[in-house]
Amino acid sequence: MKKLLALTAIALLAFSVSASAQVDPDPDGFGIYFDTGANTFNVSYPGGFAPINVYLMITRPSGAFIRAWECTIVETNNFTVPGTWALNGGLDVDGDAMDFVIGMGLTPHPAASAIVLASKTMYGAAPGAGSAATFMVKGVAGSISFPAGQPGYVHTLGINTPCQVPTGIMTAPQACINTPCMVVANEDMSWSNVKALY
Ligand SMILES: [Ca+2]
Repeated sequence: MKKLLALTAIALLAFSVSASAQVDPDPDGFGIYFDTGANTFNVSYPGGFAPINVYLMITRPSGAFIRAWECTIVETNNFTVPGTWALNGGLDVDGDAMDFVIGMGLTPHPAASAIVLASKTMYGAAPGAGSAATFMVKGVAGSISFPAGQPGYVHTLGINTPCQVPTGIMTAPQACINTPCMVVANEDMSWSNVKALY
């Protein structure tokens, strides 16, 4: 009986792991990914001007809507066409191209496991290090809404929800092309456990 119970528990665990391919299983994540499911953060790129899409996303918001959001993207990028970030709705009230302070107005994003906030498409001629990029998401410097320096969003007016990043470290790249990002030692570890290591 004990074995049956154990197997049931293991089966449930395996199901929950396989059903959740998202990199960051924690609530209120802010990150950059190479797919709209927020599953891929570290990819190789073949060159030859193949298009590659990059997505800025909030994952697993704890509120019902994204009514406003803000973050800074720090990027290194030697692609032939490095692309320009385009908002998936909303208005940027900040003049800096890499600082995003966005109001969604009357069309907030409804909550979902993965929400695209902005995206761009890049093209590189060269393979390997000739088409490499790293992306880091962090808080907007001097933010009044998030004075502790996180990226974040508003789901209910008057409530500012700070977010964490997939790696748990806002001062290092969290998504990478043709250059290694932070390696997770054990895929079976929960990301919370991994974060606890730092
Ligand atoms: Ca801006």
